[in-house]
Amino acid sequence: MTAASPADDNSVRLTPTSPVAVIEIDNPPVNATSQAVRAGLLAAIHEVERNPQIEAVVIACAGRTFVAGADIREFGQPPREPHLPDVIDAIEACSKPVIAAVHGTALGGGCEIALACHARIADPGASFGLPEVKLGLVPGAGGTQRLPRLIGLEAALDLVSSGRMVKAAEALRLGLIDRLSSGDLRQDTMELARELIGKQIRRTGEQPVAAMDGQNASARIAEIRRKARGAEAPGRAAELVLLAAELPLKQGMARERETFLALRSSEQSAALRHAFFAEREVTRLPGFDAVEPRSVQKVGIVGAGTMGSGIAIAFADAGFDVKVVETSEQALAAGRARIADTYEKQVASGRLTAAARDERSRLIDYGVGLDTLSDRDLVVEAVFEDLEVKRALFRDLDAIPKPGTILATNTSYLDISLIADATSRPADVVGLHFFSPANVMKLLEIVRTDATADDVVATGLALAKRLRKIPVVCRVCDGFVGNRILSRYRQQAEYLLEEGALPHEVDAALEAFGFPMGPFAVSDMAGLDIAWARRKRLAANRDPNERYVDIADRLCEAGRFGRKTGAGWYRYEAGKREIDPAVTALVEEASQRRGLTRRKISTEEIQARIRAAIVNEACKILDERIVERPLDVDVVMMHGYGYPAWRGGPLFEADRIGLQPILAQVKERAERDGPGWEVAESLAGRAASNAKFYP
Ligand code: T1G
Repeated sequence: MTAASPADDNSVRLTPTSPVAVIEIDNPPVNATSQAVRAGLLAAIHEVERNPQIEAVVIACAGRTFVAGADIREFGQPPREPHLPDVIDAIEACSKPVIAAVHGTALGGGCEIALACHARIADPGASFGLPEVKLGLVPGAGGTQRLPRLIGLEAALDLVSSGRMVKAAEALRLGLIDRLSSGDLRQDTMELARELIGKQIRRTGEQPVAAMDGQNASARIAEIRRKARGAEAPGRAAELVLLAAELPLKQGMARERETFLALRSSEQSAALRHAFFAEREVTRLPGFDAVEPRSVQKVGIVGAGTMGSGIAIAFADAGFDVKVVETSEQALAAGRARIADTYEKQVASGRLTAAARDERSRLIDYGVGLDTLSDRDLVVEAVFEDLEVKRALFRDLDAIPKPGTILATNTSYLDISLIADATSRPADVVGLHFFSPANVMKLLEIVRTDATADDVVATGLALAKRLRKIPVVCRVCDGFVGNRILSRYRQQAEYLLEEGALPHEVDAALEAFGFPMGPFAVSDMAGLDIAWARRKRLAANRDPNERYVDIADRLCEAGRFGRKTGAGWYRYEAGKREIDPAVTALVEEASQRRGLTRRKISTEEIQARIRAAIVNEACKILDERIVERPLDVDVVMMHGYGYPAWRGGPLFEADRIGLQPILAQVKERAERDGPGWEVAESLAGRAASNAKFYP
């Protein structure tokens, strides 16, 4: 006989076998603790307590994972009983041993359920984590109070403030779990439950926590806040963890609940929840759900430079057969060394086992010349960023791979339609714009021309899923989505230099905004020469009335390409970035040439003008239908350009701020800065009708 959950939705089933019963949670896709699951779990624990035939109970989950957290979709609504902390308290208070059988990912509320059980056993492939801070929250069902009681304050501070997952082996080492399953998880858990019958119950909430000395605690909190770059939750979560050494469980839980409820209604949490769902929604392009992708297993990479090597690693990491080709043995050897070095570094840092390195390295083959690519399902080029070079390559490639092979370019800016026109099969041509380092960065811009076949676009989306990347489909324009917006706000940053700011002041203002680095520091890291080449390419068509700032050109003419040459916008001594008086002089001289009297420019003005530049260009991208939805822009900016996720992306945030002040800023720039700074139609339209990007 199985007792169904009170909601009779069968998401929690109690099988009252004696002496060890089983509570199974079954709420696809990730066993989130919806209201029905919470009610079912509570009813089952009460039944376990009542039934004298039951002497111990296992909590397990059906499907692919243990509980992966509270149901994020419920957060926008008023909390409904039973609340998860109360359900979890009932689990811990149970007079009979309760053992968690964990597989998949026990995250958030799922990890908290496991923590409140009297013992925990995990499948070796399982992971644990309290990622609430990634949603702008703190754990709200005892995580900040029970985790330190099992693994100590230091380790708990790391896990709760970072939200990172730990694999089962690390969880065992930390003391988060008691045992690893040796084969049949359910069987092993039943066995552990039988062992615990009649024994003293070890309740997590009753375990003592060694305090951390005050100075060390303050230093850790300060470090966590600094790394959070404006996000509030990590610091708040860390403070709660430290309370576990000062307060009894009940009082600590009360403080935790108070903080959780406050953050749940915060702007940052709304933004981070938007970001969470947006990066999943972008994978579903309207009108493409019925389009069958082409089959891809054999991938060719043309060019073994920084990008080509990174792309080859990304595909090998995802289990594809990869063939890297270059024009000469020497260039090929350099690429091969680059790939080997990347894997060696991962093994040395413990991020990759030697066996996995060998397996992935075996997936990568090498060759000279294009002829070896005839058996490929997909060929990705990552050669020199020049239109004629790429057109010539596609002309040569055209006849080599079999019909149906997809020909992809990794270009950052160039017009892919012109590249496709160099072939006899433009329908097979698409842009796969990876971001450097290509094996690390999650964003993948899938750029379709008017000729790109729908199933090629669908294949790009399918590839992104296998590569565990976040895809955004867009159409052709200069710079697609991210680089087009980046160019625009970098231009506004240079205007700020002419009017009175210095590079480090602009960078500091944007780092205070939440970007990991400001535009000038980023430019030095990427290399000034790439954008310089693009400006020279566009020079002939530049509107003579455009307000063009030539400071960057002068830096390039002086051979100052950034970190790689020891100097760019900054000077680099032993890798340390320093303000360079020579650049200050260049900036001041540019102001004179523009006839401007320099003035002190506030952080607020810098941030407002950069945000306005981003939002206005994003609206033009929407107006031109380069992308289909505002969330496409938000996802690109968060995952490719460091726009703070706790702001939700530029358009989500524009809704929250209100478009009027942003429109006012854009109008002022349009008057002052001339061509290219016109107000986007949809921005003016939305502001006038008070319409939102996210109704
Ligand atoms: N709530 C609702 N839906 C969720 C969900 C959740 N917690 N997690 C995933 N989904 C949906 C997701 O939107 C997608 O739906 C589908 O499941 C598959 O997800 C009290 C308050 C578990 C590692 O933050 O990290 O507990 O798009 O595509 O790549 O203290 O999902 O198919 O319609 O990501 O295999 C804490 C969030 C919540 C975990 C699986 N938990 N989820 O990754 O699949 S707060 C989290 C993930 C909390 C407590 C607090 C991942 C995953 P659709 P997917 P995946």
